[in-house]
Amino acid sequence: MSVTAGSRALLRDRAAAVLHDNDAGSWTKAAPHLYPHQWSWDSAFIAIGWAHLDARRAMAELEHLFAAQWSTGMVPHIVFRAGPGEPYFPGPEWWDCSIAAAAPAPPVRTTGICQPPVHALAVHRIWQLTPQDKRPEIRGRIQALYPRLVKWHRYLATERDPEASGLVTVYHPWEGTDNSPRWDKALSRIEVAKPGPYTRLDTTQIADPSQRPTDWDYDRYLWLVGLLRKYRYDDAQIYGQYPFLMKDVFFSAVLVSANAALLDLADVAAASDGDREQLTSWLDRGRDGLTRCFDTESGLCLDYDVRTDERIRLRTFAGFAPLFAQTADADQRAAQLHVLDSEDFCGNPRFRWRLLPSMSPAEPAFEPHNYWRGPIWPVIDWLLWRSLTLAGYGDRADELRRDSLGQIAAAETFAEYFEPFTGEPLGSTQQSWTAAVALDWSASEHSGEAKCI
Ligand code: 9WN
Repeated sequence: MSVTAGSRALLRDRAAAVLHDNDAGSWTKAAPHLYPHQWSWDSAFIAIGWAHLDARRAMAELEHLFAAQWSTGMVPHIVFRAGPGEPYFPGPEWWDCSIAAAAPAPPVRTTGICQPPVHALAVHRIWQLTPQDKRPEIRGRIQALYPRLVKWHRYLATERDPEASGLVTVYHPWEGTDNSPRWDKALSRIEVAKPGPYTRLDTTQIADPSQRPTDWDYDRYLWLVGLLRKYRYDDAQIYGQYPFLMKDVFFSAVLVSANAALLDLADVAAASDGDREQLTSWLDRGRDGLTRCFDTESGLCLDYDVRTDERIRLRTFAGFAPLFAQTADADQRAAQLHVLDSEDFCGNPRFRWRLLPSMSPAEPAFEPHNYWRGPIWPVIDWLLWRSLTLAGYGDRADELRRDSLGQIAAAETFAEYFEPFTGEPLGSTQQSWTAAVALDWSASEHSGEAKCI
């Protein structure tokens, strides 16, 4: 099924309606009911969606998020904003970030971890889409936000990479891809005591709880939060003692493209020479780090367990980190493009759409219904689409865009994720970031747009 111009216009209207429905003024709920607060990387994608409707509103989304930035530079993964009628578990009490010296002062309440830094990509896209008459105002707002973005990237390049490896260390599965099998082994070796009584809300909000992480996962997630609390969210203490420290190649690749986006915006933002030099050095270091993690046998880049000194040998979407980051090695790129469209990923003949699943169907841990263990996440395919476009693979990028729109249109809902064989919508419906990337895709006729400012 292809999406015609008429149905694309309809899809665009429905996507815009989702953002309006989830709009809370100057921030947007990640999803009604299941995710009623402001999530960090969701907000970045959401801002891209808003950029198609209103550049000011798009900037407000990010400005609001960065108002909760920690003094270390960390942008927290959730800023708790919903009222008492819209509970989410675990809420601010569980995190108790007031004990952290770097946390923002009350009444701002956040979690103490972070998510992939898509924000600079959002600002880049906002600027591209800003009409001429709004440019003076938006330029001023970008100039005001830019130092905060650099500070955020500095946090990731230093506190989250004390080894200066170019790779970001994540502290928690909630730093992006929750129950991805990438974390299974590390979680299995952590000794946990039952982390106090708790009641999950997510499994009651989703019709089929098998689409969500298990209680085994939640015990570990909450136990890890308890440890982070114990170390008062202090990066040095965490690095010294904490059991879950993973070099995440996907997160690292997003940082690379975000550094490239900030460099692209440097003139718009009137960036200092010092900032330009720093960004260039983080960019180079990130690309080198990813190039070193490449596994020639599988053609994929591998995550790394800092505590056990082990590479995580699994075929997941994260393995395409060199593509996401546009590293320079031509042999690696050729190998990546080959694996991408092989049976192990997008080219699986049983897949309904030629899209990137979160986990290869060739892996024993693959579960087509379960969250980050197999389903297709539109935002991940959006990042791939952007990267392929920038790398000059416009036709493949365009196919990805058309299949993604086809998948969303056929499902008739802006689902959180999709079953790869059937295209069945899964998880939350009316998910803001899915609507946002659908808006961006519907407006992007063909490749080649992502580069020019
Ligand atoms: C925990 C909001 C978030 C996304 C994450 C996704 C999911 C939360 C949850 O939803 O995580 O942060 O409760 O499962 O995994 O990537 O940002 O959409």
